[in-house]
Amino acid sequence: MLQIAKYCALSALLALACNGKTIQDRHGPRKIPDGLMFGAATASYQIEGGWDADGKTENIWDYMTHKNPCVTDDCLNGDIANDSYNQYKRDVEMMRELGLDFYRFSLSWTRILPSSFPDKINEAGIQYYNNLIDEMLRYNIEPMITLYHWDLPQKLQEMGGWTNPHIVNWFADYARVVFEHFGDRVKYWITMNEPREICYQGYGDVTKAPKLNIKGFAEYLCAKNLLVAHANAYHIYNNEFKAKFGGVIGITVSAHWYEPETENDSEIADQTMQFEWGQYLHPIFSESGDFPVSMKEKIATKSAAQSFARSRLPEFTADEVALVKGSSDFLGLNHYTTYLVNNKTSDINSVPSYYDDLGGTRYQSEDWKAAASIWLKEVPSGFYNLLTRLRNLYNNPTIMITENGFSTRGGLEDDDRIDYYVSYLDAMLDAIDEGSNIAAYAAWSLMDNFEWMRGYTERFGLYEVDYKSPQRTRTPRKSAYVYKQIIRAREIDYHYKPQMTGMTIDTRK
Ligand code: PNW
Repeated sequence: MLQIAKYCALSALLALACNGKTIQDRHGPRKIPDGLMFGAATASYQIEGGWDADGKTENIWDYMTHKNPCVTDDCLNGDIANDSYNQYKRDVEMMRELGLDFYRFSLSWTRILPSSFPDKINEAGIQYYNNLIDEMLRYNIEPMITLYHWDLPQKLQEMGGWTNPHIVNWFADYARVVFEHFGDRVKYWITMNEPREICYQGYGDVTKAPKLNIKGFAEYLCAKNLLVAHANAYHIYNNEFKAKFGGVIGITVSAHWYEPETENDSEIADQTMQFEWGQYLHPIFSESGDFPVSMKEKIATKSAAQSFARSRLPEFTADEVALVKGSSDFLGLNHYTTYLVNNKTSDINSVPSYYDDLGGTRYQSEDWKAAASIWLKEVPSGFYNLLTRLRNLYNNPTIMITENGFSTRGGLEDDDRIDYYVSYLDAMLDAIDEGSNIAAYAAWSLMDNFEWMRGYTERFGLYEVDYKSPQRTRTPRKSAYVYKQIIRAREIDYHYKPQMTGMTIDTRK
């Protein structure tokens, strides 16, 4: 009951319908449709540690945190992290405890290719991922691999990283090595995790490595090169590996829902979404391809008014438009939260910059339930709205939810996280009921991990990690028991109260 009341209260706040059509009576348990896969996600730099083990070289996160330790809130880094480089069997045991269908993890480029290039393949790195993959397959857990989750080789960064068009080839070479070594056993591939965070936060701002902060330029160069690099990897898989191995390959974007503050703000809300995630999805999933028209126009107009010789947003050639269009078997979606947006452009933005190009103002309501992360508020109706919008915009693509989750400051009794997961799953099931084609759902995260600039101060795990213990001991939170029950029963029981009396492994796994 509590769930319905909250869902409706939020919807009313956002002036959305809460008329019983999408919001069902939540007394009884709610069935999960057949075929929907459940998993959990992590990323290499956030969990592996072993930063220089067995030949691995520095990536941009190693480099940045070594050079300037207090770039993170707790002055800690991923040198050891969860020690998954050594503790991977325990990680797989946790997947078995939860009964996961799949596990999404990422590969460390410099662990596999210490020189960044395929002239030297690091056997120890290949062995580590083989061990992990084989251990998962032994227990029927499907690997889902992200090729790139933010840990670019430092050497490539020094050559311009994602702003250098040659990265299109560097990434293709890396991708081919990966498909050659793991393609026989891995059927789910994601090229990039969250282009917006890579490009905007890393190149147009200071909130991710390499903190380039070249506003209004570098993030757009990055976006173009990253999309072409993604498409190259997609075509390599399609042309050279798909017939043999039969897997699927796509891209993962992070997408917020932007709710217009009033009716007059719906245009800026649409444009905000076109800038944030349309920038990456439109070139791949729309009929026409290329960057969204409104984005091209806005940046071209601003650039001209600012006396630049050409738009700061680079153009795709016709060949590149064709290469990128359709280059994903599915849409990978990371979704966490919602913002309100209005038309009032503030003068706090630098000129030029992404936010100056876009205009408008974004904020979150004080009434929304807050996580430990400043940007994360619980608004499940936003998830429903986003899924509905994606279904309508891009001709109902197959969507894999590759991340969704809630942060706390730690502790095993995580009722707020449970509440978040249940209400977001509910919203997702509402979208499925209305025709959204959702194939998979992954919780972020299997366990606490290095939360980038926040260090270890914000915790997203279904399992708590004890960073004082040498083994980085993992202990299931209450949410782990609830997630396990949802997966096992294939239904959401709104009244389930777990006894936290020890985790066991499902016989199924
Ligand atoms: C994701 N936002 O990033 C990343 O893929 C993970 O590595 C990360 O640990 C996780 O979410 C939690 O932060 C995000 O601004 C970055 O809404 C930014 C946002 C969301 C997710």
